[in-house]
Amino acid sequence: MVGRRVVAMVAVVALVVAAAAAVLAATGRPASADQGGGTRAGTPRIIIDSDLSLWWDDATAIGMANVLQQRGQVRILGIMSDIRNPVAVAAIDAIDTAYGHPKIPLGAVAHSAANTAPHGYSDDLARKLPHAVRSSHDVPPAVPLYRRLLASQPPHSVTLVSIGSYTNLAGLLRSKPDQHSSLGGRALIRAKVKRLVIEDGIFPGGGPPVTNQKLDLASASEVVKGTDWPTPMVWVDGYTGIQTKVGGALCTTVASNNPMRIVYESRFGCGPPGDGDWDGPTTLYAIGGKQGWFTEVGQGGAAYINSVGGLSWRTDPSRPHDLYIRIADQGALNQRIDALLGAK
Ligand SMILES: [Ca+2]
Repeated sequence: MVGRRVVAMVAVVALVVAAAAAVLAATGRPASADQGGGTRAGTPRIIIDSDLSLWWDDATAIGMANVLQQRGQVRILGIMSDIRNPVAVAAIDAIDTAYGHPKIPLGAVAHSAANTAPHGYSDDLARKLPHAVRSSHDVPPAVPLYRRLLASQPPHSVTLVSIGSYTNLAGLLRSKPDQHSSLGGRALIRAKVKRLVIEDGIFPGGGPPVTNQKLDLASASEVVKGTDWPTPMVWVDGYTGIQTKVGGALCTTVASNNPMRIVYESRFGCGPPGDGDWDGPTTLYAIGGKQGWFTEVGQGGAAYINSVGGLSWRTDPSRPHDLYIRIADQGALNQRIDALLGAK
């Protein structure tokens, strides 16, 4: 399983790399223009929507977000499981609890009890660490929780971090007014969400569906199709994770009950990671912006999804704020993620 994802990703990237290089030459910005970051008016607020279960980079993302919350650099409003593994929320709760955040609201995708998604380190986390949430039966469905969380937030303040299937996001788009808000889903998103950061696609050239869009193609199409998602979208595509190989030192830097060590040890023993990490960079960008590690490109375009789920980048003047990112400094990015993963 480990090799399959990167082999597929590399094969697709090889197909489109020439076209990508040409477009990057036209649209890319030099890394030297990517420094600075500036100050923010307030602590970023995020909701993470994750298929944590089998692929370790969801754990990277949620672990790093917890560390950054400890440091006052982000506020995690909630975390949604978007695949039908009923243990996933127990594992997420175990991570949150290990970092001192047992109260982070969790939601589960509809019909989680169907238990149709493959399990992985989720079960190791739930078995080895304390947690109060035992299964998806103990948490609300994701869509009503999204609505409750968003309704109480300031206007245009929440960044949604999509690192799994699009099922919950499509459900939120379709949602009707309820006791939490008189707004329908689309209007509620427009009112409360600052932007949606998504891990998916091969930009700009496109390719066959590789990862997240395959989990629920109908919902992916609903979120992307027509490019009328009501907020800016930032995409973190397949290029971003290939060389983001992190976590290899955890067996020597943290205790055996550290949740990140449990995940990486479960997948890779104590050896080097067998594949890259996509959700980690996505979450770092969603929280801190481009900082010194990322470059923002693709301005004037938007993601397009074809009938089989392939995502490409097309010129679209109607969406002036959509972007995708590139890595400006891979070594510094990997060091940053490793430092956060290894935080005590
Ligand atoms: Ca994921």
